[in-house]
Amino acid sequence: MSEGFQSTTVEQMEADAARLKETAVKVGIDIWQDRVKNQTPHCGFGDKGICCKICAMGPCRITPKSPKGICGATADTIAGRNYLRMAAGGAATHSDHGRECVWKLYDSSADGNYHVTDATKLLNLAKEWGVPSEGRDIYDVAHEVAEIGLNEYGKIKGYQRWTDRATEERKKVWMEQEIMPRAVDREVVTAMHMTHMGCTADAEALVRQSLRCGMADGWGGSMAGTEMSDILYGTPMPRETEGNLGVLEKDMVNIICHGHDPAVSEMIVLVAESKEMQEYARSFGAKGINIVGLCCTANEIAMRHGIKMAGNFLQQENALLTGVVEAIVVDVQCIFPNIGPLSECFHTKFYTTSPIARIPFSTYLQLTSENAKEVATTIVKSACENFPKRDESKIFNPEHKHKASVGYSCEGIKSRLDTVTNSHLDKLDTYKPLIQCVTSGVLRGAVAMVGCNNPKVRPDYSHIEIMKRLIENDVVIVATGCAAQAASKAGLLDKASKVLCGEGLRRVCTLADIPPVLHMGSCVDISRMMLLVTGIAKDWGIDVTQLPVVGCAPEWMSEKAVSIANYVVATGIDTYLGIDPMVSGSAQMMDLITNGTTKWVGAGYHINTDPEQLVKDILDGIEAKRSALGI
Ligand code: MSK
Repeated sequence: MSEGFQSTTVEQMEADAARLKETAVKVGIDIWQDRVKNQTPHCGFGDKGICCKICAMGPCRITPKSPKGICGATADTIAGRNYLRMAAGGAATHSDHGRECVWKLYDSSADGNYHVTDATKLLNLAKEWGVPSEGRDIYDVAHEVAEIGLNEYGKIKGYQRWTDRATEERKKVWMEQEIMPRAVDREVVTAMHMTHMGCTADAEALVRQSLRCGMADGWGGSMAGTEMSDILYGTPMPRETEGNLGVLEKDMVNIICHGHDPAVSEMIVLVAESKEMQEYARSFGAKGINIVGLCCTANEIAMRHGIKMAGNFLQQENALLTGVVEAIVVDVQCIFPNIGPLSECFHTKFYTTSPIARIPFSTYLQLTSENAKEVATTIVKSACENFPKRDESKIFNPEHKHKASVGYSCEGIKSRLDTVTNSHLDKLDTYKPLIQCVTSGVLRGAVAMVGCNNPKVRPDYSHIEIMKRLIENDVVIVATGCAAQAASKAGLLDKASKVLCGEGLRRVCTLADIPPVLHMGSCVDISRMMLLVTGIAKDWGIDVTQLPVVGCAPEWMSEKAVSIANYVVATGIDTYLGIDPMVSGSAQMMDLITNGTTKWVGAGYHINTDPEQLVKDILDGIEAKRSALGI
């Protein structure tokens, strides 16, 4: 059966997009492809990071004739400050998402809207943090753990307690290099202060704070987001679903959940799956309710409920252009403001739910711990009532979709390894079988594929082509965010896609019953990747920097990606970028983010905007790590 597997190509996806663009023209709305063309050609200063608009004397731009800004800031200073501000923006964003998750745990109760689902994970965390649990009500434990978690954002002394999980070697490096993260809010505020006019001008200090600020995200705010979401909504385990626009159903009420914080989407799923709501949908002529996800919300609800995934960042407008979406409900991050006017061209209702993402032309229903179910019910009901209002002349529903195996948390990966090595199905809690595959050469290594889409490159092409080349070369992939969505659209999360792998990886996929690309979750779940490499390094008995494991963000675009890249590098993982990090106007900055960080923390960036060359560089990097280990 698997021999008949056909990956959906980028060309096929582009053909669907071209047809949907015709609808956009017909209804008179611009989409991102139009807006890219309408932008004036880049002046180049912003791209290179050498435009300073931090104070009102400028903007100052660096040229051979004007090598300094009005205050005397050089290209190195300006590019360094811009870079740190991007990292701080990303760290703030991820971490505030994480904070909301901790608040939901704090607000949880037996009879409230949010509950403890994974009590074992909560009790393990309580033990890790010294919170007594013996004989106590689970919600008393939850509240105490949540209070400690919230304190990590603003505590006046000490370092992020999540870093206790790292290897001794990493902790030593972080202390020696003075990048061990303190309170999350403090690192972001420090970054903003350092980059204010008249403060830090030294590029090296700015890059060090970028690492520290990123660390406060990956080993702080993001890790809190992931852990608390698992406790509240369940730790993901492997399960089957589907991905790409074909998951929208013509005869059902389609509701899209888009954004990042699962507090909203979890409640929509809970309400929509109720018998009462399914019957309500049928009363309007639909066969039922079809919830689908976009971007990282898709990852969150696919992993925990098997909800289908409609696609990634640059697919958000396409999803509405199908004309079959009754409602789109968003929380925070990566939401195009154009969803507002676009939804007005259709019968689609657009709901915003967070004070952090207020968007014109939406109906704003703020969702809180107290009213979550009520708000979700209002939204789902209104979507059902909207079903008969579709305009048949505007409908084009692409058929492409693939099966997708999702939910490979660290616990999920270990559960698959257990089934291979342990016929009694006891929990071995080890990565050793995976390590054996790598040391024996059956697998050459692993790549963490992460990040967004970016119109600077052909959307999804870099993700998909790089992943195909890697699995062909027996490199297993873990993927999050929109990279995972790209894999889903191309069918690389389908177990049948093992036919595209080299012999070694194909054998591993068969034995462990996994696809070659392991879906690990949303952007905040890159914290899972940090725990995965930490666990592997501990089980192997080597440093993280020695592992034949690298990160790759071929189509990144957001500030969050800059923060992520900084904590991935600080954790000791070389990171391959397909989009320029916007500091090329400063030779010193380019040297610092490649060679400088390699000297300090043992890893750095490798940048190549040509996906063909980037994948060659990745494979060479993995082989170099193997040679250094003598394997
Ligand atoms: S959603 S940050 S476009 S991965 Fe997390 Fe995708 Fe990037 Fe947003």
